[in-house]
Amino acid sequence: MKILVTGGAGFIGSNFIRLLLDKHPDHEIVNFDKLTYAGNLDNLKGIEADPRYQFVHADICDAEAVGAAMAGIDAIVNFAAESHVDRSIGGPADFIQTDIYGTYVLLEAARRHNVGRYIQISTDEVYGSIRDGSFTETDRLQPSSPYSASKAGGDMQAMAYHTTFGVPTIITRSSNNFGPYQYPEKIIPLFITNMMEGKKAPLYGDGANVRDWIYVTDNCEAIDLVLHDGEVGEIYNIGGGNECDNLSITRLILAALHKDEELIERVPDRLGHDFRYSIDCSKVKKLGWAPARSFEDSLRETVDWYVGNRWWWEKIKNGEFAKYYKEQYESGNKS
Ligand code: NAD
Ligand code: TDX
Repeated sequence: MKILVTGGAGFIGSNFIRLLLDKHPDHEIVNFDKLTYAGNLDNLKGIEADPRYQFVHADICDAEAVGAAMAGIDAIVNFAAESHVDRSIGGPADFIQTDIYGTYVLLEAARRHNVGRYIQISTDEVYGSIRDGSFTETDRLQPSSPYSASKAGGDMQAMAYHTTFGVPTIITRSSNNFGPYQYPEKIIPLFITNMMEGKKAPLYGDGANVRDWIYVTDNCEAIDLVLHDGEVGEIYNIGGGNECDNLSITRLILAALHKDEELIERVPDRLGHDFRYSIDCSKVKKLGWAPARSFEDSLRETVDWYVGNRWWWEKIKNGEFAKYYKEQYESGNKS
């Protein structure tokens, strides 16, 4: 099977490529990535020389480049996206372009080339916030941020391309991922690396917002299962079943690093901040998936990974990210 993985130089995409190459000796991967600020070929160190792996540096919004990469492709797995909520609040345009228009370009390519499977990687954020209970796949979409609205737009197109043109689309909606190679703008790697540097961890609002956490390889295993055995036209929620509020996560990271609470800095809340995400995952479990990792162990391992891999994140934090973060402070978004 030859798979076009878009956004494979990002956090989840690179973990997914490693998993596919390890698990399926007969699979070939074309990693198609624009290398935005979040795309990083360091995430794929050690596999560049694998004859089953090929990298294409291009934009999913470029129909010609996508068409050129489609030769012999059996399946598309679309991870490519602008993925950070705070950036979408600062400037939604790139989100609309990549997450909506780029998804359309890929669906058109899937249609023209009659691919056997098109997997759209989506998020629990498209359902919006829920105080009690959990969302199932048939619940209506109520996205709150420009990011989640753009992801919902991608989902809607994937569904429409299945209904109208018979493109074999499947959507996965996962909860918050964490693990190695996550860009240090998301709460877990940001807080770990800030604390390691003796800097403050900027906790939004009262820290009571709840997310459901999934270790990245558990999500990748579920995506692999859905890619091979999922039912076309369906949507699968993928959650770790580890709901935790932000203050508690912050305290777990402080404890793992043997630091104290002085490093917590209370900052104004995110605009439109969703209070809680929660998804019902019985559908993907019926397909034969269950998370393999415990939250506490994998969080500790993740902390150890950032402790042991300063080479990976220090250059990110000293480069573009430092500039972005400074601008956020100057504009008052994080002060
Ligand atoms: P990421 O920001 O780490 O990586 C995104 C990747 O997409 C980067 O390599 C980037 O260069 C690439 N990219 C962006 N725009 C592109 C374009 N126009 N053309 C080609 N490549 C482009 O993101 P992530 O955290 O790995 O998330 C991957 C996917 O999973 C996204 O679709 C995201 O919405 C979804 N998701 C993420 C989470 C999470 O917790 N991180 C949870 C649920 C769903
Ligand atoms: O500095 C911070 N301080 C803080 O309190 C940051 C970056 C976040 N937070 C809070 C906001 C959220 O309640 O932590 C929680 C998690 O925030 P993020 O790491 O930005 O993730 P979230 O907004 O939940 O979105 C993530 O999960 C779903 C990913 O970024 C999305 O790509 C994915 O779809």
